[in-house]
Amino acid sequence: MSAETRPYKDVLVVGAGFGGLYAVHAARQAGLDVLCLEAGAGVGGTWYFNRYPGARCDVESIDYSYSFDDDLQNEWVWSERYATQPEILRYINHVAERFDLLRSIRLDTRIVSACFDEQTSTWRVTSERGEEFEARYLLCATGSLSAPNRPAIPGIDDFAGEVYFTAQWPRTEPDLAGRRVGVIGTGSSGIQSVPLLARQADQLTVFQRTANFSVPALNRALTHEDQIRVREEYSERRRKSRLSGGGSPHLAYPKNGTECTPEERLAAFEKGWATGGVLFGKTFPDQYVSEETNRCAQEFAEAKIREIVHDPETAADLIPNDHPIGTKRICTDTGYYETFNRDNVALVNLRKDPIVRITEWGIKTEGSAYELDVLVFATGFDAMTGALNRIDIRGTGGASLREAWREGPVSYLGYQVPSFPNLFIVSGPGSPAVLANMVLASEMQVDWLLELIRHADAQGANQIEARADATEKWTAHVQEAAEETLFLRANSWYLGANIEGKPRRFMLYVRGLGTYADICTRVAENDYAGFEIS
Ligand code: N01
Repeated sequence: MSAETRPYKDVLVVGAGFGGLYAVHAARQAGLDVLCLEAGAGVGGTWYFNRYPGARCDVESIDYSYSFDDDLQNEWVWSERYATQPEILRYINHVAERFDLLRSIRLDTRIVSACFDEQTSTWRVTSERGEEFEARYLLCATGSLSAPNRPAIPGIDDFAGEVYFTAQWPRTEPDLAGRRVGVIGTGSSGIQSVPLLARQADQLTVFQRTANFSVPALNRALTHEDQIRVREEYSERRRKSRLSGGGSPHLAYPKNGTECTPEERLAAFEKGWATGGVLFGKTFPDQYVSEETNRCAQEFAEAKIREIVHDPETAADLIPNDHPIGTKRICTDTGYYETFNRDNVALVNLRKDPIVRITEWGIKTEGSAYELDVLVFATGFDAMTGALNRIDIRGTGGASLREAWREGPVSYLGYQVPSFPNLFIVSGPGSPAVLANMVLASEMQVDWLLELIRHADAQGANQIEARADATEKWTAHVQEAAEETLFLRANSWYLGANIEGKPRRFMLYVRGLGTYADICTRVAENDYAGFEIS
């Protein structure tokens, strides 16, 4: 049947964020008939929804951008070292227009179910409005951090004031002038928004359950000279990034922290701190495996917090004491700790004074009461699995993906789950996902998957399915790799620990993008070992 007469597409992409948009472009380039379904009213995925004040990327803009087209790369001008959400969204819209992607994207189309038809080897997906779409391959680019977490705090629906979630911030900016604002949550979203909310609100109260480490971004405008240098270095920068652990070209100190004298270590940490943001977490190669190096990094960061925050009790409350630094993602801020020196800002340490309930007028803690006009939830996401588990996905024999992941997500290379042939995940559990630069990683993954489809098509095969033994082995390998590090010492969302009742399984491949890419290349060279192609 020719593509024109077939009632179905070659590829349905779910999600028009960075990964999904590239999938549309690359699938077209590969000669496939592709349609993308996006829940939002615009493209951008996480960057469409997370438009809270202060939202910015913590990967440098010149790295957190597509590499697939030299002209795009050289013509787009990033104005700052770390781009704001509006600038990233402008970029994404520019890419969608430039490559004419919008004609293959249906917006406002939230998928609620997907079912594999064993007779035709196609996926049939249904939207919230009951529309049906069908394709040979279903490529889920649904995002690692796209299912917002609504916390189970008693009385959450009783509050009579305005309620906002950072992950679903309204398109019309709320006016906070003269208002008493409360923020629950001090992860990256809370830490980025607090300094701006403090400037707008009359009074800001930050409700912190767990302190997080944050490192100043040291953001700055990119100069004309920067722009010239970046263009000269781009291809080399990208090459290094693809080989690196995190998908950006920065190198750790050439020695382990444990091999350095205290003076040398201190100097390296000062340099790491001055580099800014998450890069501090990569000061030494052994920072996530050596308790000693990690403790030194932690003590260094603690001293910085004490230096910045004037009130010693507030500073003590802001210092994390329950996880090695970096085992929860290090936050990147602009003026977060300084904000607690303002007269209109108060920190409530919920470990000392827990929330009893949310009421009509605000928040009642065990020891106090806070009257509020506005409540902001920066309470994170049901990460890695949440977006897919919110869709009823049924594979062969009616197998349910939720059921397959009941004890934690399993996957082969992060791409596929047995019993779900022709369903692929971009940035899925078992891949490096958020531990790497998501833009570069998703380009690499989409290219690899399209090559796999081309390989199957060339054989006249119509089904690709991960083998159970390969999946078991890979899932165990992901876990073992994490066990060699300090990551399992944190109750992080990497482990599913932030969601009540969610099974604990470390969901990310910690050995880095370069290593992961090598493994994928070897699998492909080995005739796609671990996949059943029929
Ligand atoms: O979410 P989080 P996030 N009562 O899960 C608290 C990426 N990101 O949106 O730790 C009280 O980190 C919770 O407390 P606790 C980045 O990868 C990147 O901030 O569970 N508090 C925590 O403090 C990041 O890691 C960027 O005790 C409750 C907070 O809510 C990831 O997204 C910007 C609670 C949630 O923090 C997620 O970050 C933004 C309750 N019942 C996000 N429930 C950049 O690029 C939850 N909390 C810079």
